[in-house]
Amino acid sequence: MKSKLFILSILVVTLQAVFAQRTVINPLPQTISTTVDNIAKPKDVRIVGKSDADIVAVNLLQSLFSESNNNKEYTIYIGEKSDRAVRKFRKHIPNKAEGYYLSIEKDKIVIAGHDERGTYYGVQTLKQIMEDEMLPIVTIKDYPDIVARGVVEGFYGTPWTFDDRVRQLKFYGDNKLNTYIYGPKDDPYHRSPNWREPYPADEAKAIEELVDIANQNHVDFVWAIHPGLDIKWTNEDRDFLMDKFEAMYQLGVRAFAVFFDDISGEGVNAEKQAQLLNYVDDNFIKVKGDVIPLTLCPTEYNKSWTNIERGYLPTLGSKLNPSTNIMWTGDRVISDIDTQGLEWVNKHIERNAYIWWNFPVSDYVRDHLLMGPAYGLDTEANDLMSGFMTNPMEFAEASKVAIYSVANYAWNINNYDWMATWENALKNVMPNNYEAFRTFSIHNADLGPNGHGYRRDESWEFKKTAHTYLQNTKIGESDLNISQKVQQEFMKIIMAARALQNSKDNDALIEEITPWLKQFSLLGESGLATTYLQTALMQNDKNTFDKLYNHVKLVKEEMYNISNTLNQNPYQPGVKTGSLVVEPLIDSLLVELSKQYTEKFGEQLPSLANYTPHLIYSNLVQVEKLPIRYLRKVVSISPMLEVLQIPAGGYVGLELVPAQAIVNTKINIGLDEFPNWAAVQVSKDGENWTDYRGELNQHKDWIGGKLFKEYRYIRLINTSNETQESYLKSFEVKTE
Ligand code: LOG
Repeated sequence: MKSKLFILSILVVTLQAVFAQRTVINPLPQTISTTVDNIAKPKDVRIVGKSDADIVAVNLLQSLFSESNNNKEYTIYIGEKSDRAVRKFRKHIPNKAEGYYLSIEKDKIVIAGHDERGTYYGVQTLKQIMEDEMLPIVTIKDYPDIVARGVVEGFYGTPWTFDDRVRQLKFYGDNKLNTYIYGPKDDPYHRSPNWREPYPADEAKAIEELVDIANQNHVDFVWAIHPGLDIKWTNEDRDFLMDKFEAMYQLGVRAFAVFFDDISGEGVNAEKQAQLLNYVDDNFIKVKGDVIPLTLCPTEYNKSWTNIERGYLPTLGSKLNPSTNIMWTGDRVISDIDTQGLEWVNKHIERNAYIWWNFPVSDYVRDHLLMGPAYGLDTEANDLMSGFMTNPMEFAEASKVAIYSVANYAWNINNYDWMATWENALKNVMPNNYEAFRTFSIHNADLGPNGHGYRRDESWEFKKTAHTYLQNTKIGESDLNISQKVQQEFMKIIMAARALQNSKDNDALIEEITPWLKQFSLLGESGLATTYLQTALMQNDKNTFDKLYNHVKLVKEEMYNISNTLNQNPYQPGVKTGSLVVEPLIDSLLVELSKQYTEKFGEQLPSLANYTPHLIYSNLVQVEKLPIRYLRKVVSISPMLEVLQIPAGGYVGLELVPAQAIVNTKINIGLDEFPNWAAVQVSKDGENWTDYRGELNQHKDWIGGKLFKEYRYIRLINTSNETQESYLKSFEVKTE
């Protein structure tokens, strides 16, 4: 008996693999057992249980089949566990919230949910299986690992549009995500200045419609408020918040969150935050009866910002009502999520953390797209999280690659295979142009240098070849095989850009990424031409080299123009693509080839590689990794979104290389007055400092005028004896 069972289980496992290859079900179900048998899809069916079963599930089911009440040959039984239609099968239903049992047999299908959402998810799985020609004979028992799974629209920058959100909500339903948290930083009615005010009528109506669409996709629409920038701990402000929630309730919202991230001053008070949230919980959430538990995003929302002695997190942990969720981004703002870090925070907050995963959000690297796989998620962390939300890019469609992956992770943690999921996600988002989309995505995954120090792998299939090719070029050798591979990759880039620009698969996506597609195509073109430069040089063909070099120069100019006209946000304007491997390869090749050219022909060439010699000058960890931009003689530090902690003697500034006269300077640290704890200083040697005088203009920018002497260092320093808090909205120096 034992051995028979063993053979049987092997059979089930192997067949599962066959089955899995044919139909991709996302998220991957917890258990699938199947046989080799298939049946033709029934032409019409009888549906039993319609009147008791979840209405959204029934509607979806009816969209998949044509129905005939007389058909006795093929029957679909649908319902929740105590419904008459599926009562017989109830022992098969996993005893887990949102779980379901789905069985496809020769003469019937059974979809039996643990609850309404479970039934709906059963139909969603059936819908994905139906994409095949034939129906497999299969039994699935399935349930999610994490209770709340979804997306927090919580980034800085242009909020998603109504249409974006409609497409998103459907996508969540399709991929069994049950939560959408509405909290775009740049909605003034979510945050300051207007969190106390009701929405204008047209915006209120749009939210009402979105809530309705969320319900049709079994998604909880969570409306978040962000009062911390200017809240006063008074009854008046408490009542403003309650009134706003009531107004949102009237629009249909049945789930709420309060965010206290990225604030300083009065709002940062664990005791008061907990009191407010408990008041809302006791007098609103619990009183309404049809509202799900409250969620808080704390001020110390990642480990690197916590100070347990100061007691912020422990206060929340012990005082906040136990049913309230506490959000957490991990060990840092942008962070992998691992068991160790979760166990650490769970201990302090006395509950399982509700993860706010800052991937693929790109609001701090807005010139990049983050199209790579969603990795860095612990596959053993099943029982340590109460929620898992991804914070996406302001590009809703492009974010779907990561959202699809998070849907899989949060549902079935132990079996999460990030690479396979990434491939499936690309196919799902771009079914007819998957290859091209893959080429684009593999070379648009890293973020470039950034203040958070968070990086992603990029161009991983090309890296080694690129490296060898560059080394060969340096020693004047050529390896036909390697050169061909490099040329093929550049050609693939050019073709992918063209194919996507002409693709009809997903218009909204193409519109979002068009600046990057243009840049990507030119990147490929400059790369391909550079390989021909290399050949010309090997053949001592100066004439061809000169022409090609000029061509590369023109392409590079076009790329520069794209970066200075498209995607002109005030934070990281511009369009970067292939910035980890492909672009550095091309730039290094150009530097090397022009050096060799000079050696051979005794002539200098203009440099084509992008390069700025200026450096960050700061003794603060939060600042030292921030990228610098150099454009039209203005050197600037990439702005920060979060609060900057400046200890006594801490400074932020630039080192100009070489030293030079300064035409003017603009610094904005997000305060109404220029504080008396700060001074702006310049220096020639980094030791002797001179005060640089300036004034605030009407935009609260500190403006310093012309300095005639040449300076190498400029900084803003905290001259007081205490740690101070500010923002870093701009730091720009115009050089001569
Ligand atoms: C913000 C968030 C932003 C993200 C990435 C949280 C909790 N808050 O540093 O709005 O999109 O980081 O820049 C944040 O992550 N602050």
